[in-house]
Amino acid sequence: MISLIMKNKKLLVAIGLVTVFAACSLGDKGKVRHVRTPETVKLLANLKKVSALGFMFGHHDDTNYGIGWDGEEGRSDVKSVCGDYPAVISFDLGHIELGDTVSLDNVPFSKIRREILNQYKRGGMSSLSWHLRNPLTGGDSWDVSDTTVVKSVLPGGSNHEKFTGWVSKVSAFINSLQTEDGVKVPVLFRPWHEHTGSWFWWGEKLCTPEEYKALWHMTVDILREDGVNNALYAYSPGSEPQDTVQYLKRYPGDDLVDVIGFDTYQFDRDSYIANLEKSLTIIDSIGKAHNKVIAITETGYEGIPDSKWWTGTLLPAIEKYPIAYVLVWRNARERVTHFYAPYPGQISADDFVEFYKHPKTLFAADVNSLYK
Ligand code: BMA
Repeated sequence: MISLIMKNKKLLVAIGLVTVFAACSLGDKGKVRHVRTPETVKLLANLKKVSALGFMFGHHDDTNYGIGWDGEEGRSDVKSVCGDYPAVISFDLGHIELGDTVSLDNVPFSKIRREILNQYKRGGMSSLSWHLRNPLTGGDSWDVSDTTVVKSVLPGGSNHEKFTGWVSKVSAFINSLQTEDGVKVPVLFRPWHEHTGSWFWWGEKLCTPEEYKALWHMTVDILREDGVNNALYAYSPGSEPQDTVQYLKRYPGDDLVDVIGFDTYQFDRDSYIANLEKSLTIIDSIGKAHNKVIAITETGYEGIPDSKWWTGTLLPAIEKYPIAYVLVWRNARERVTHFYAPYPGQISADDFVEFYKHPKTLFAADVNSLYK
């Protein structure tokens, strides 16, 4: 009797597994989709756990270039200051849609691929944004001269085919992120960011909430149909939403998003702190209700003109929230004052070392591996 029940139970479990597998592995056209690689599943699980330890520090283009250098293997301004690499490094795919070999910030895509592999080997995470061109006007991401661009790329629009081809270039890049052993390296893809402002062609005044959601849905669908099974997805408006309802107004849905965050920068200190608190409260509440990882997907103080900024402003404003990471923007080698992480000799460098030493901040060596 017991063994029969046991067998039946096993059978039920087996049937259950087959059903779940079929449900998530076959798309409308019967194509295999949405089965994530084990490393990608692990990454998501670890992102959910990491906030129990602290939060990861991230820096855009960290190992690509910095102040006074460009393209040197292994170099990082963050490492030069504190001795370790950021736990999160983000990269931008702008101009990959054109078939170019270098990004909009003049980094070869082959170098970006190499750095994503390096970051994977360190056990850290890579995130990808996409400042792509405007498919209707031919201008850049910031060309908001036409309010019908999003509509034009959706099914039935005049730029639909061109646009799906662009997204497939992103798929090809993400699919190409493989180790020598053939392991596909997971990345966090963060498309259509800062859409609650109106400075990008996919921004608030440039499309309706339905069009925005359709854009997101279509993007993820194309990636999945192209076989991208090593991506997680991050949703990151700016700090414009005043409450959870506004934050969720253009949210594409729980099945299409893994990480929820926001981008905000310091101009005036008081309003920056207020924005952080407001937005962190919103994502903390939604993160709990929707079981999503929360993060500050972009932030910083351009030129860091405050020698105590790291421990005097950033840390106290964020440390009580269960974020997985906070990421600062790039140290542009071609724009003198456009940097967000310290470099040796920069006035906030000593304070950054204190920030690094704080038990809650996690760098590459602290996370060790997000894939096990
Ligand atoms: C912006 C600036 C630009 C850059 C773009 C994409 O915030 O840093 O110089 O081209 O991001 O990385």
